Amino acid sequence: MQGVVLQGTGGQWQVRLPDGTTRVAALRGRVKHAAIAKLAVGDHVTLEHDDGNGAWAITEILPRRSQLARRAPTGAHGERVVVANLDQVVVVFAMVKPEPNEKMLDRFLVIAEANGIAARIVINKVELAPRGAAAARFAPYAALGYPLHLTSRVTGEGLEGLHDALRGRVSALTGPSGVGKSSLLNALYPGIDLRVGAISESVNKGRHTTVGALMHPLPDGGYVVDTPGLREVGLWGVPSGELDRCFPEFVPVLDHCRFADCRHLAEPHCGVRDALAAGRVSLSRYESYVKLREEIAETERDW
Ligand SMILES: Nc1nc2c(ncn2[C@@H]2O[C@H](COP(=O)(O)OP(=O)(O)OP(=O)(O)O)[C@@H](O)[C@H]2O)c(=O)[nH]1
Ligand SMILES: [Mg+2]
Ligand SMILES: [Zn+2]
Repeated sequence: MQGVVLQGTGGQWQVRLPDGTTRVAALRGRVKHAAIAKLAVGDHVTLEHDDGNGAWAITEILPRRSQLARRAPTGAHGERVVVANLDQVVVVFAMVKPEPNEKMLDRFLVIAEANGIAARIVINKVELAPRGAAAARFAPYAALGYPLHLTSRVTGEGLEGLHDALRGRVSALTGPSGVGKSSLLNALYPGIDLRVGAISESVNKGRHTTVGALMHPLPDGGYVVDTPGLREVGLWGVPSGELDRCFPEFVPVLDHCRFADCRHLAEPHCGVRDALAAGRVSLSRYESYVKLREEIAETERDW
C-alpha cells in the first residue's frame, strides 16, 4: 500500500492513503537506519501492516521529484529535509498592512529557484490600495515569468485564479505574518479551517522534536504545505557560484561575462552589470543578488 506522509513527530508518521484515510506508522527497523534523517513530510512511502503487533510500518521511501532542505539543528550533521515533492512555492504579500517587501520576495524566489521548484506570487489586500497599483508594482516579476495573483479576501478578486493554481498541486504557502494566508485559504476552502501558521506553532510548542512541516489535503485535490521552516531553509546549500542562476533575468547574459567565475560585483566586462547599466536588470533585483551573495559568503564555510 502506498501513501503520502502528512506529518511526523518523534518517529511516528501520519500517512494518508489513496482513500483519504490516515494511518500512523513508524519506519521499519531495516529502513530506519538509512532513512531516519531523510524521511520527510510529502514523501510517498509504502506501508505494510506488521503481522506481529498490528502496527503499520513504512517499508520504503519512493523517489522524490523535489525537496527543500535546511541545515541540521546545531550539533547535528548535514541537512534535514523539510518537505519532499513540492510542486510550487506560493509567496504571499499584502499590498498594505503590512507593506510588501521586495527584498524578502526575492529571497523566497531564490529559495524556490535553487531547489528547482516553481514559484508564484500572490499580492493580497489589493482593495486597500489605489486601483492598478499592485499590478504596476509587481509587473516586473510577472515579466520574469512568475505568475502573479492580485487578490482580495474582501472583494473576492483573484480568488478563482488562485484556486485553479492550487488545485491538484502540492503547494507551500509562505510570506510574512498578517498578509492573509489563512484568510485566503479559508475563503477558498470554506469550513476547512487550515489555520496555516497557527497549527504548526502549537504543534511545535513544548516539544523537542522539530516538526518540519504539515501537509493539509485539499478537498479538490492537492495539498497545502504549512512550512514554518521555509525561512530556516534559507539559502542553505546554495553555492555562491550558483546564486546567479537563481535570477532568471541574469541567465541569458551570464555567458557575456569575461570570467567564467565572475561574481558580477566589480569584475570588468560583466554581462550582469552591463545588463544593469542598460536597464535590462533592475537595480532592486541586482541589490538582492549582492545582499544574498554576502549572506552566503558568511555561512558557506560551515556547510
Ligand atoms: N482588507 C483586507 N484584509 C484582509 C484581507 N485578507 C486578510 N485580511 C485581514 O488580514 C489579517 C491577517 O490575516 P491572516 O489570514 O490571519 O494572515 P496570515 O498571513 O495567515 O498571518 P499569520 O498566520 O500570522 O502568518 C486579518 O485581520 C484578515 O481579516 C484582504 O484581502 N483585505
Ligand atoms: Mg495564518
Ligand atoms: Zn559577471
